Amino acid sequence: MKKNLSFFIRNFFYVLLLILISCSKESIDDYENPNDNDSVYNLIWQSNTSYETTIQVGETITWTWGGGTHNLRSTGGTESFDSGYSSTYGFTFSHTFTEIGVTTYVCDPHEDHMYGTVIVTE
Ligand SMILES: [Cu+2]
Repeated sequence: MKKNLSFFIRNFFYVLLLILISCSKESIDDYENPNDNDSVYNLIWQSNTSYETTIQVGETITWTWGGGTHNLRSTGGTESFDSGYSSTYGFTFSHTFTEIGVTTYVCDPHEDHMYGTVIVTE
């Protein structure tokens, strides 16, 4: 009986550990999911946000600032834009993509964890 109880407890913790691992993995997946936002047209722009967004020509993307000081500047590809810097929570920057192609962008102070690619299709 005592043996059964310790067997149960060990398995209970083993299952608990598995649940914790799967939960944290899911969080990491969400975190890295480039479309983890309201929509492809409305993206949150704050630390640790990176996106690969596919839209159709003529569509507009709006980025909304979270906390911190950020800019949003194109670094290559078809279109160029530069939001300038803002530290205002809720600040928005929009760009309408009028040409088919691919454009990359970054936040200059956080280029290692705030960046994106917009793919504009016909
Ligand atoms: Cu930034």
